[in-house]
Amino acid sequence: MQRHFIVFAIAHMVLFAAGHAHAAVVINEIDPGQAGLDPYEFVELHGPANTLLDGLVLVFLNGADDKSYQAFDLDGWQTGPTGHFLLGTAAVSPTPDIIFTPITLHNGADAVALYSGNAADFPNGTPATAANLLDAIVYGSGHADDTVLMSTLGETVQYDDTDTTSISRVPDGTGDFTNNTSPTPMHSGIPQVVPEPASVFAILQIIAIATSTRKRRGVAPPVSRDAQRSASPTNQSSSSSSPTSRSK
Ligand SMILES: [Ca+2]
Ligand SMILES: [Ca+2]
Ligand SMILES: [Ca+2]
Repeated sequence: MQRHFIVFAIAHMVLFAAGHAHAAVVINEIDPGQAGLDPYEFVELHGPANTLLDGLVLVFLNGADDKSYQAFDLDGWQTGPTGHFLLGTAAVSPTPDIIFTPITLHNGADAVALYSGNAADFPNGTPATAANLLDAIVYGSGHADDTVLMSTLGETVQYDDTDTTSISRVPDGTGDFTNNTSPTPMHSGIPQVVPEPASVFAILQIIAIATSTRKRRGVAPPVSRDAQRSASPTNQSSSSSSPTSRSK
């Protein structure tokens, strides 16, 4: 019994070590634009919990010239207990680990790239490169695709941001990017769900069938409020349930 436990423990340790050896830190979410002067810009990274980010640099690339315009050296930082790490403006909640001023992160067509290296390797005006590239996202907000950035960084999709959405990997770390998430700095992204017309139609059909079945079985329909009023002269009118006016 004890030997089985030791074998299990060793196997578990090997799997645990292997998991960390292959685990990667990636760009997990970006929110370049919001209403107004982009007060809540952020870039979220994701990896295993408490992973040191030594030897990594996050670079912002300008699609106008396909060169760098900002670089953040990540030496000395690490991911949090949920594996997230945040760079953003001071107005973002929770407060980012690394803070930059609003209107720093361009709205497109541009790119954010994670490299092995240091900020010193990417002085402003450094051409985008695939060398030492770990992860990248090319994005816009209705802009034409920046095919130079896409091909240089090995990306096949340019994702669109809007004022109310961000671009997130779903699930964290391993999923593809989706551009219909609500911004979730330091939390997992959840795609916004838009009810499909087909589902609404199906629900209406179910209600119609249930109503006709009720009638066929001779079940008395619910007494309407008007009928209740006429049956009981002392009944108080529940006027508080009057529909809210749609006009504003
Ligand atoms: Ca911006
Ligand atoms: Ca946005
Ligand atoms: Ca997130």
